[in-house]
Amino acid sequence: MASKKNLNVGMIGCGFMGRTHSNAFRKVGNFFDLEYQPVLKAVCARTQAKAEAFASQWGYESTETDWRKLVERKDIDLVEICTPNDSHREIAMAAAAAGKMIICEKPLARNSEEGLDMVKAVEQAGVANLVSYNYRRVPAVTMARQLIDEGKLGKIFHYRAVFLQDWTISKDLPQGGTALWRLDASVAGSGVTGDLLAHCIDTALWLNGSIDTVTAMTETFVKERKHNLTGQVEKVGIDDACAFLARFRNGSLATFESTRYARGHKALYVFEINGEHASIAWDLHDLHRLQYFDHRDEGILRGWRSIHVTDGEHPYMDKWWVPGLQIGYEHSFVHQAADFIEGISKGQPVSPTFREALETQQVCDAVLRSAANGTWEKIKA
Ligand code: SOE
Repeated sequence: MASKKNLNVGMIGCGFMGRTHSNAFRKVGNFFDLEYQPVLKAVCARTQAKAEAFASQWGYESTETDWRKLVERKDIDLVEICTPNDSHREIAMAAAAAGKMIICEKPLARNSEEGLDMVKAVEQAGVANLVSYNYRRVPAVTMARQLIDEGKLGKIFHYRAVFLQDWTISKDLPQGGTALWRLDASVAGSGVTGDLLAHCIDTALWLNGSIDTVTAMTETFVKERKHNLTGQVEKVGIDDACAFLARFRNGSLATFESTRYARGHKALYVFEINGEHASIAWDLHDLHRLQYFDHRDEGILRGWRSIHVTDGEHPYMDKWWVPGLQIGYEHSFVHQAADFIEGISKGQPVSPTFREALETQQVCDAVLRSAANGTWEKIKA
């Protein structure tokens, strides 16, 4: 077999997402037969101690504490942006200008204006780019897309999605800083809308096409929290909960809901789609299963099927173990890395590109506008 070419990865950020992406690049070459072998070249963190600890844990060859230095290094091919949202734009613009390929953690940016700058930068530079909406690449979710593409559902009437968590209920939880930047609106851009509903919106746009209009409500249940960086009690600017109605361009109606105040739920992401002939449903807590109901089945046998998406003919599954043995959350990132590398080999874009992810950002913006104005809002392209 011909020897593989190296793909030198430069990771910026050492948090939860830095780990998921590093793990994916370490494993992908073992399970997928790819032209390029990722090499974990450099990792960048704010402090030398943190960068070194991460490098030794994950096998990076070198460290940086200034992301600009990493982006400018000649031995880096791909820049991974796994930092809080307020730095995505600046890093992506510099990486594109340096001619690097980019994978950016979701959401693309804090808002569409920042996102659009990033789209222009990667398109002008002609560099491969992808936003990490990993749930698309859970095999059962990828299979949902296949069933829809094959026309199994027929005309789609309804789309329903929720993403529920409960980790911010305590009033004593501070906002801001390394672990809690998701609660600081100036860093995150928004609360559950950009963090959790962005996942639901990305999946929905991918499965059901564009959204035309939305009407939303948001609430911030805890209005003030101590800020970790200033030590002061400050106003909370994020949405703790958001629910919105949407009309899709294909005529279907949708409801979306997300909160970090659903006691008992840690990461309950579920969606259901109802079509003329069939319905499908998926639940992150049971992520290797796809629920499917087909009205065309013989009458007395009609019912919901729980498909264990673990057979060799199911998406991605021939790359893993033997039929019947399941995979999990981390593997969605491995699939993403594999698809991205295949895209490089073929010279083809891999979804969602920055431009495609901008649409999710535009829906998020419309949702937040609607919640602020109490109006139906059109998605601004
Ligand atoms: C928030 O708690 C979070 O970690 C999101 O930021 C991720 O995108 C989501 O997949 C799980 O929850």
